[in-house]
Amino acid sequence: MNSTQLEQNFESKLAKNETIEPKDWMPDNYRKHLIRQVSQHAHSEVVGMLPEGNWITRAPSLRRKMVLLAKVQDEGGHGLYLYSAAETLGITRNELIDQLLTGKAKYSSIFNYPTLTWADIGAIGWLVDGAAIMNQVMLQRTSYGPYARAMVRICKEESFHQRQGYEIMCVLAKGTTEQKAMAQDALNRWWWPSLMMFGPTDDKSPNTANAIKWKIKRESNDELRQKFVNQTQPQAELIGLHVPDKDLKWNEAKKGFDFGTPDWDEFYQVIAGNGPCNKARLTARQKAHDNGAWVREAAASYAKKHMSTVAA
Ligand code: BYC
Repeated sequence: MNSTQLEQNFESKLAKNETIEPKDWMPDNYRKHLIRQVSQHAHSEVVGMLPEGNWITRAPSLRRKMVLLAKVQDEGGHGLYLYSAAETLGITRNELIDQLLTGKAKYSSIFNYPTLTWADIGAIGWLVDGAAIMNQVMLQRTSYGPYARAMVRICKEESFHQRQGYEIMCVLAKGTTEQKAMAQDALNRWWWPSLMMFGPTDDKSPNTANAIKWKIKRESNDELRQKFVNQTQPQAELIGLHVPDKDLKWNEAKKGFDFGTPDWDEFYQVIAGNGPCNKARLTARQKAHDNGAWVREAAASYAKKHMSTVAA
């Protein structure tokens, strides 16, 4: 097939909502766009283990500790599926990790905020995983096959994560005055950064046009943010907590909430590397990478030995 036919073939698959698979021809920019998004998503999952990992040894009961351990482990698993999906696009794991550690690749802004109290673990599950699912449900229908399939399992697990976070918040909100205040304080601190997870407003989002054209993203940043606010505000009210936004009010005409503007200067500072925990997060990842060198060497050496036994 000549290049025009290859391109027509690609376009026709997209039009029929068929997935693009690793061995299919795809435009270079589609490949680059996906490597950027899928790898940043993978990095987010792995860096996202850090703020919650901080509370594993301090969870208030054995049950809470077991649930949190399982959740954090799930996030590591998500990172692995997503790194594998990114590798099918022709980039190596080493290159991907190098991009993270050198600051060339981004990861979600949300993980550059500190987890100060136990209620933050509830707020992360409820709000951060809640925002993540809102975005990831549409990614189950993304046009690149390996990414879409990874998202199916990830969404199931994220849904459990969201419920465990909301349950922590429910218990705290029904608890002592101090516990309720702690839950409200966590909501106050995590609300706006959670809204920023969806990315800049559509008119300031350089990647959205191609993402929608190529059916990588099925909904825009603003559409998903609106859905998240509509879903989350009633959950807060139900347990007696209040979303920290004086402009939040129901708009009957649009059947959704009007809401205030996140501090976009803060968002751009955080994604430029200047958030409260950016340096600590990358230092922790670098340390884990260095400490894991012997494991990678042992695995590679075992694989080599195994291959030579099979060949013999
Ligand atoms: N943080 O043109 P835009 C999880 C960047 S982890 C940092 O709108 P796009 C979890 C963006 O990359 C879930 N950077 O971009 C884990 C771009 O810069 P570059 C994480 C952001 O790609 C552990 C520039 O800003 N989810 O669930 O169309 C524990 C312009 O943006 C952010 C995913 O990764 C941000 N928030 O849309 C708990 C989902 N927003 O790359 C939970 C997959 C924007 O051009 N990703 N930027 O230098 C996506 O859906 C999209 O990439 C985004 C951004 C909606 C995030």
